[in-house]
Amino acid sequence: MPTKVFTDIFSLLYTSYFLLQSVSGNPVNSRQSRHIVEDLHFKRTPQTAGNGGSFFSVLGVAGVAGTNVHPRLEIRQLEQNADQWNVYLLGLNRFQQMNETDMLSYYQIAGIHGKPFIAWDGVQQSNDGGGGYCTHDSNLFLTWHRPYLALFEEILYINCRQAVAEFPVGSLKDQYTSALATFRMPYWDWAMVPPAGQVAMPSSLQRPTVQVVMPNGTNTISNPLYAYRFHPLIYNDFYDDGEPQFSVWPTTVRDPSTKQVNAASRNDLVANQMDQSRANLQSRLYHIFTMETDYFNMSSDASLDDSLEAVHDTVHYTIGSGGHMSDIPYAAFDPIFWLHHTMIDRCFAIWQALYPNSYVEPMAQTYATFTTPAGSVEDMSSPLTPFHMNGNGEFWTSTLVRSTTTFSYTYPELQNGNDTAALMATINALYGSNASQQKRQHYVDDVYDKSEREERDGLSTAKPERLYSRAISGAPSYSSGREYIANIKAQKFGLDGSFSVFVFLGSSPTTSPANWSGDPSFVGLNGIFSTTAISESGSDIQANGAVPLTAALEAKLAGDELVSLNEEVVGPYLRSQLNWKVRSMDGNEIPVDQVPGFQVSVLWSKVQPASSHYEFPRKIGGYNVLTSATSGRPGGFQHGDQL
Ligand SMILES: [Cu+2]
Repeated sequence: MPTKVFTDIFSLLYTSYFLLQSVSGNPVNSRQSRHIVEDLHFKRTPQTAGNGGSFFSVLGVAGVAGTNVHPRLEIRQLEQNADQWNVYLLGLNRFQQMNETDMLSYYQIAGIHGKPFIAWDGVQQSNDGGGGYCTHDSNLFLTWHRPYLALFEEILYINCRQAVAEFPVGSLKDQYTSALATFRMPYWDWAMVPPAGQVAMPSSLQRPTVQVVMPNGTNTISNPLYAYRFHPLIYNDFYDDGEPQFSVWPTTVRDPSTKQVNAASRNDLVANQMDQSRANLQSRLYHIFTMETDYFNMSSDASLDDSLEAVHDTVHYTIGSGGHMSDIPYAAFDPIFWLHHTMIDRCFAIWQALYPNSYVEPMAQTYATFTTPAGSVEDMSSPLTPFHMNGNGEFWTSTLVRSTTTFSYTYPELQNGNDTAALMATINALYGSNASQQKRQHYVDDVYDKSEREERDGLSTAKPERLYSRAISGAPSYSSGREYIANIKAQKFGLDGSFSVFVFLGSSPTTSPANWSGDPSFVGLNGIFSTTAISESGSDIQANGAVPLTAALEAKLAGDELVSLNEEVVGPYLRSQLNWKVRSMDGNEIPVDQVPGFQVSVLWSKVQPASSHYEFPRKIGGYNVLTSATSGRPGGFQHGDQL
């Protein structure tokens, strides 16, 4: 065994715990590995809590790396820093190797979200509770995931530090130590215009193996971003009559080739789907940032229009395509879950900076979680279970996680302080109608913001148009003063698992469902994130989402297929040209009349276009239903219907 050099007492205690555990051979059915918790956090929770024991304090990297705030970077930007990238991969690999009996293992932290539906850190199931702890279709969707991600980042960071500690004293170790100092876990921006020549899904997520530098030199290891390998796969944790395949697959899979044990991930198909829906995802984010000014409306599937949760559902559906990511109780085991949810948390944080006065309002929960019965009213003081903020067993609440700096992280876009105009310019550059990778690169290099601010303040005569040369985009310009959205609702658990609604402008494709998103008439899709697990399905909960139509209609206007985007012109046009189809998780078409609670409505509003790069378009008045576009059509909104 190589001699280990410990950087601090945490590493020492942590590693001795592993040694201890491997000798004692703990049974694989408990989350009671408490002593590691005390070891890790004895410095800050030295007291013994009530209920006969101390609880794990979720403090994020603030608990292990100090209170300096550093940005979580886009995964492709992190990859450009070779040292941080290596530390990240080593740490994540190590995290995934942790014994599954350990409460702080990758396995058990992923298991908080859904399966195996057992208590974590002593937080017991409530009488009418069910499923996992995660909140969906809820006002707590965004705030619950924030301490969840902080917990993941905290344990990841500890593993990164231990990986660095194993290097012998020398310049390499010094490099990794300084890389670690500012390391935060990355997000994957699936909506941005990808770098030239690249697809939307980074290759780092698609390759089965990866090269890393270890103390003994460069080695090829299983890529910890490609899959999590169960060790062991615990049949009883995962078995469900509704979807037995999850108790068979030895690793997490994406768009699996089969439900049998030998299933292969088909990342190439996932990447292709992501490319085809990326522009519409960009358009959805732009809409949310610019037009959704109320927290409730912005945040969850429970609101009647588009939301960050609905966008998030669509990405879950597309990545999973029948694998772990598209099934709520299993999703968090796929390492891509953490990159995806960090992106959602980033969008949440950006939105908070734009609209700081709107936040969680009380709401009756649409369905039960492990600790809250359906119908219970939750608000910003509700405990975000099972995430304790201290050893006494007090929980984090939405109020307490309002700022990301509480957990010692931020995002690149939010480092300019309170300059809202600069933030709006950044959002326009990243997701607006003229978004391009070139502008993103300027932004990343901090050139874009600077030139924008100089221009605004009259300090520079540089024409920002020079940054606009490559417009490969998805968001509308709103130059015609209108916004149109195909609003989609359906029962969340109405079908056998997740499903997706594909929207077309032009004739419906006659190809197989796998090729729908490649059809020239394809506009976008909205995924409904669900499960076939018997334990969670069955309730008639409405989920709402949307496919924005404005950019596609603006293209039709530019191509002279439409004379204007006024509603009296667009109504009849959509009536003949707007089409929708539903695809199951297994890739089969489902007739819309067999989808419970299904409805497509077209909403429109007047919009005042932005007059400069550091302003947003503004919605004028509320949404109107364009009944003429859908009435009399299967699943379409009819006169007299309720949204
Ligand atoms: Cu999710």
